[in-house]
Amino acid sequence: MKKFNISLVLVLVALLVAGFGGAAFAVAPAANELVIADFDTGDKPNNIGGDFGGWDKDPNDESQGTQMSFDTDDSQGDASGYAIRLDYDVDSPNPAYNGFWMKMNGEDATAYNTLNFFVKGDAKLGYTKRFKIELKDMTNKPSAYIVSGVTDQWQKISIPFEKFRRIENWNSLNEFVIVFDDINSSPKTGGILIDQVTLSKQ
Ligand SMILES: [Ca+2]
Ligand SMILES: [Ca+2]
Repeated sequence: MKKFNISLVLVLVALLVAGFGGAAFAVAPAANELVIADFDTGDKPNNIGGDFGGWDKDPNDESQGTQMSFDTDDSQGDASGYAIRLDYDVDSPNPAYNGFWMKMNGEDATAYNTLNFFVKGDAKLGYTKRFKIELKDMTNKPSAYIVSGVTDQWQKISIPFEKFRRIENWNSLNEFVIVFDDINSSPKTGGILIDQVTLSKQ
């Protein structure tokens, strides 16, 4: 009986060590990644206190626009999480562009070198495989990057900072923007989900 207890203790110790080892391994990458927005509260602001929302080139033109909402289809598979849903329409007799903006609140990005987010198209509604994103520092000059290859499954997009050529001051970022325009967006109406916007050191 005594022997049985000792081996049980050994098994428990082994499990504890394995548990701690696993926890340490899981925590390590987080130090190299700053979550800007996981949208998991289903509300504003983002994880660093920044506001966000949909924008329209011309709010008076009702034939175009982006409607932002929260969607329970979380990119990380979190049953209580959310993603951002963008229902866009650039099908208009007028020049059309619209999308999503999110404040970076002057975040110092100098410890990082990559912008990441998850994207997924809405299979039912249809979706563009291509759209533009912009990153801005406090000078507000937009640095554009074209995201392509969107599918109806979640995928992680990682963009090295070097691609954002017009960012002068990485120590103070102002805004992350998604642009749907009538050149890159095909079809001209559809639904795109965005989640887990982060900065990381690769
Ligand atoms: Ca999320
Ligand atoms: Ca329209």
